[in-house]
Amino acid sequence: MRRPLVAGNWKMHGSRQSVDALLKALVEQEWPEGVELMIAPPALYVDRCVDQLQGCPVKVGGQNCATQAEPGALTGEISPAQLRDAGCAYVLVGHSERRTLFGETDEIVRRKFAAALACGLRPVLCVGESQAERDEGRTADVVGRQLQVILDAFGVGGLAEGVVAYEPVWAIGTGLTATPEQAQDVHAMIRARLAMLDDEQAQEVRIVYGGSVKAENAEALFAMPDIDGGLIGGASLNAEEFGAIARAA
Ligand code: G2H
Repeated sequence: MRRPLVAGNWKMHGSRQSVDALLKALVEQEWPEGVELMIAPPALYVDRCVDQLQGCPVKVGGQNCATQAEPGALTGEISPAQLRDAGCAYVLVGHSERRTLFGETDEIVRRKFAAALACGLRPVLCVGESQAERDEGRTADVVGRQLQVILDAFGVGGLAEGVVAYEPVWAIGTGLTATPEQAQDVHAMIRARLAMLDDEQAQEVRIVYGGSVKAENAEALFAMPDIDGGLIGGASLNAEEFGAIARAA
C-alpha cells in the first residue's frame, strides 16, 4: 500500500509574521493518520518551520537545492546537505517554474535528484507538459522524457526513494485543474512506464498530482487509483484548506 503524501509548496510567499501565523494554524489542525504531510517554505523560513512544527506530523522540505551536496563557491545556492542539516526531509526538484523561468534542464534536474538522494532527502521530481504540448498530443513524450533521465541514472528503485509529482503546466496557478480522469490517465501512463522496467517497484512509487488542487476538488482527484496525494501551491497558504485537503487523501 502506498502512503499518500500531501505536500504544500509555499513558493515565494510569506514574511516572518505571516509564516508564524500559518505555522500556528497548522499546529492546531487535525491531521489524518496514514497520510504523510510536508510543507516547502521559502528557504529563509525553513529553520523556523522546523522549530515550530516540533511534535506536529507536518514535515518540512526545500523548494529547490544546488546540484551538489559538497560545500563550494556557489553564491546564493543552498545545498541539499544544508537542507538536511536544517531538518528537511524532502526537496522539490524540477518544478516547472524552475524549468521554465530559471532554465533548469533535465540534466540539472538529474544532478539535483542525485545530490538530494545522496544527502538522505527524498526528492519530489516534478514533471508535466505545457498546454501547447498537450494540444499537440505530446504529453506522454514530454513526461516520459523527464522521467527517463532519472530512470536511466537511478532505475525505478531510485525513483521510489523519492516521489513523482505530475503537474501539468497549464493547471499551475491558473485555477484550471486537470479533471480526475485526465490526471489519472497520465498517472497510469507513468506507472505503466515504470512497470515495464520493474513491476514490483513501480507499485511502490508514489505519484502525486499538482495544479490548482483545492479542498473542493481534492477528494475526487485523490479517489483515483494512481493518484497518491497532492502537491498543493496556493491552497497550502491557508492552514484550514490545507488541512481539509490532507483529510481528503
Ligand atoms: C503547482 C502547484 C504547487 P498551485 O505549482 O506546486 O501550485 O496549486 O498554486 O497550482
